Amino acid sequence: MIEEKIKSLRDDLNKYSYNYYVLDNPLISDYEYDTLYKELEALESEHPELITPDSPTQRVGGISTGFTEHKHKYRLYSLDNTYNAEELCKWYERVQKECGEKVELVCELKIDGLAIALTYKDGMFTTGVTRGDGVTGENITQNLKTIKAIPLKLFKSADVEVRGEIYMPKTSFEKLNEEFLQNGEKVFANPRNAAAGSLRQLDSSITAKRDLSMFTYTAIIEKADFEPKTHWDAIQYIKELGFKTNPHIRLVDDIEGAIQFCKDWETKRFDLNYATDGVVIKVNRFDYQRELGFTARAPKWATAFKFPPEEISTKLIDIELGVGKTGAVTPVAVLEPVNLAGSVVSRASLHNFDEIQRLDVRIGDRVLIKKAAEIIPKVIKVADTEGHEKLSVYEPDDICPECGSKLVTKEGEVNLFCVNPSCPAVLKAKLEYWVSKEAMDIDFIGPSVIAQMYELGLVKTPVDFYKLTYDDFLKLDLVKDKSATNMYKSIQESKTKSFARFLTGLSIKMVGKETAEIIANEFSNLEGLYSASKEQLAETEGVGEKIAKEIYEFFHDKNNILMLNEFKNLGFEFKNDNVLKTDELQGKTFVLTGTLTTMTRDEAGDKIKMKGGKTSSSVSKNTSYVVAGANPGSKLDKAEKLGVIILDEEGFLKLIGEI
Ligand code: 3BD
Repeated sequence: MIEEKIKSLRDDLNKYSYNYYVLDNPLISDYEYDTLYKELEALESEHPELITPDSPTQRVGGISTGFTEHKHKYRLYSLDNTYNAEELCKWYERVQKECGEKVELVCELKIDGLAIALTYKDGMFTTGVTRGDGVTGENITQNLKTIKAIPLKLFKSADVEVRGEIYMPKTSFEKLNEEFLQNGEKVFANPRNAAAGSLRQLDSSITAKRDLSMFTYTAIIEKADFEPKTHWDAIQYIKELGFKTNPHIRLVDDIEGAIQFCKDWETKRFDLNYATDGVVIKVNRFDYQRELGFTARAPKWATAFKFPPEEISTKLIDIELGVGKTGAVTPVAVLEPVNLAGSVVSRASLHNFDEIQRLDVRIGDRVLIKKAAEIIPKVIKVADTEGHEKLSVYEPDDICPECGSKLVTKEGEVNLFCVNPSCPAVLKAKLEYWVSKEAMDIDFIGPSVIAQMYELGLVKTPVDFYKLTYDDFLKLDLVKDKSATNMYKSIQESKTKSFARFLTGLSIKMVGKETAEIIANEFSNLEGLYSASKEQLAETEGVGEKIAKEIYEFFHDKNNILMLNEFKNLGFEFKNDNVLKTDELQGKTFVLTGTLTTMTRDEAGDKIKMKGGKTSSSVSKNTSYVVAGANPGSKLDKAEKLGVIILDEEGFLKLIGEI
């Protein structure tokens, strides 16, 4: 009978697919599989009423116009990070204090992919959603259906939500990039980006062509024939349902066992065909997990041990000098391009000339570079001393690479400085700072546009931006009507930005965003600053004598006054942000730590200040609240020790009346 034939083909194909994609154990050749698949396809097209949702032919989705938001039924928590054995022991001590001496742990590799959640009703796949911010994600069901390691129908008729990580095998990533390269397309920086890019396709037939897979690591069981009491048992059950789980998982008696697992995989991970960035360690028993509970953002019963950042050696080709807005000259290492932690690196930071001397780094050396927390990697040391002695010791140039004037040293500063007030590099750096996020935050104008404007003689100081006409923008490369309008508009609109941002943008020595905010608050407008004495400035909290001197001198310099008058004539409003200031948080000091989800720490700080509160960078007994976001670090520990009130993001938003 045709119905039976279709069912048997479907079941066979699903079995072969399961063995191939989940168990990694091919039973038949690709050719045989394709033949059976085509047979099923043909029969189904003759009898569309016999197509079931779990048929392998249902894995090719269509084209969608966009992804819709999906609120998770159960929140997806984050993970706290640990970086060494000591931190792991500390975490385990806290666990033991709560649960008792013997607490078994499960160690699993932390897959560097994309976290997603899958929902199954009566054993059938219904919805697949990205993690998003843990509360809301995007519905990408169509694309997920194309991933063969994701079962369309479970081996048991259960109601479950599982979570896992979607990844692209390293070899498939390399093949894909090769293909892109040949077609002149932009390549992906690493397998994680390739997986993300593939999942974000509106046309799921493209996703279907990408080699994606998934390791499942958690299940929330709503209705099933089994109730696991431990994470280990849950993993076994996840496997029984038909999901792929990572085989490198170990149940250990205590933290020593977990530390050993981390050590083993620190090097072994490079032999795997998928990227991992650490180990996730979880308390095995669910009753203990419940006892430990969660912080605002992460379970207390789990921690992520992060592998140390990757290091690699490469040749130092040259040392270039960069000149910043203060005139400070900083060395940058020019390197033979190498792949570091998934991206190609050709420049690295050398901090300052003292550092070069301390490391005795010479041009031509092989140097060890390391991915730092910042985007630009840094040089750590000379990697290979062979041939080092024959190279000449690096002697910094004492002339500015940009304007040729003699560089000077300054007391108490490690850097050399270019003190030529009209050095193009300094002027350009100041212009760049003016438009930056921290200062006036002007869209559409970046370093390369500024460089061109400067070369064309269109701008020299920030005030010149506001004299540019629409036609001036058309003189720039590739700028046509639309960008010219955008640039003109965003510059003109910035005239109404706050006085604090304006002050920040002026690049007054020692006055960054924070100090600019303080003086904007205290002195309100330009007149206030013109008439402020050095003593008045120095008395302001957060402004010392040195800074006061710089501010005073800036506002009494003839050229600066001329420039400030120009701003005024051009229609600047010097609006104070604080007109709406309230005093609800008067006398309260906040310390912000970790990453927040609905705003940046800076924005949170602004909100606190708007309500009359203060922020500080360190926790003390005078701290009223610590607001802890993701990966909070040591400030949180200190707050706990001192008994300071700790707020999670939600608590903070409640306190300031936003929810
Ligand atoms: C993995 C949280 C818990 C259930 C919370 C303990 C943070 C990504 O292999 N277990 C794993 C892996 C990730 C996990 C949990 N177990 N959470 C886990 C995880 N074996 N990668 N993650 N995640 C998943 C995340 N993702 C994006 C942005 C912020 N956090």
